[in-house]
Amino acid sequence: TVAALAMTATAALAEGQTIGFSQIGSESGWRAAETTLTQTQAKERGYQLQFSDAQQKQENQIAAIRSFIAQGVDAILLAPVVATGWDSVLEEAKEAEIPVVLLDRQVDSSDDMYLTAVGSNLVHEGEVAGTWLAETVAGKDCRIVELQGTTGSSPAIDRKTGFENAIKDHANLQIVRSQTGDFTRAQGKEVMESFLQAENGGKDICALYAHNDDMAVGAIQAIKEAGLAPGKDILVVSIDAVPDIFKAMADGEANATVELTPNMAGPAFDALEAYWKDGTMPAKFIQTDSRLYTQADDPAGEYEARKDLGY
Ligand code: GYE
Repeated sequence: TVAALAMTATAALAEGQTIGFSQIGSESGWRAAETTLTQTQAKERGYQLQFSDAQQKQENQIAAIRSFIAQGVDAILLAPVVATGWDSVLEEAKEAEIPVVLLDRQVDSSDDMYLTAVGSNLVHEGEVAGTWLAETVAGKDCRIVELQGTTGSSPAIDRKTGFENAIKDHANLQIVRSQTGDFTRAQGKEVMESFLQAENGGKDICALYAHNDDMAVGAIQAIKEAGLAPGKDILVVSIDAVPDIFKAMADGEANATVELTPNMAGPAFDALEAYWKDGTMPAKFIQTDSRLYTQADDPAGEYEARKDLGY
């Protein structure tokens, strides 16, 4: 059939393409899964993937992109660690006519500097988390501590804004402490320890909002070591939906998470294939879903369903 022929043609065109992927690092379980899924997708589609791990440093990402340009790759995937400072290198890719697709985080550069961006609505994720907390505490006073993501990253900025939007009309909800934990378990734990110490051993804290699950998992450990019950004495809400947060939810130690798919590469590669085929310009933003999960949503089953997905 014509459709089948068209598909074969697209596959043949995409086959053998070389794609440079500038990844941030491996700060979280979510990011490890995104890396694995990107590698799997590239293999299935017959691409050569040049993978570069920037160890959280923007300068390493800029160097990787310059090296991809020098090699003449067919496309570049970029998960940008922070939002600012990308203009020059994106300009260089544009001049070399190499399409760039942003994954999971946003940049402050103008949107004609890249082909498209795949990601979630990061402000909305924060709103979902904040709305869940407002409904759950139902008018009771609640002193909240917040673990922010990497300073200057779009998810840290937007997830903070979204959560604040959701609670601003609830006078009973108040963020009393807020600090970065850099999206890692280790820093989530460490910063939570300082929050607990500063808040009467944790007795004055009603809820933790963490910008990702990994920081929440670290914080849960700190809460337990302080002799309190996470999920009960201190409510825990975070973002990502990684397997370990479902485990914590199944054990009653975490309360809610907002799902972020680690499969950003699938939509990115689909957009690139359509672009290579006949110049189809994708939308500037390809948005993934943000679903809320609570303890009522079979966390044990969700854990089982995800645990082998590359997390
Ligand atoms: O939520 C977090 C990660 O950029 C949206 O980065 C992503 C975030 C994700 O390290 O776990």
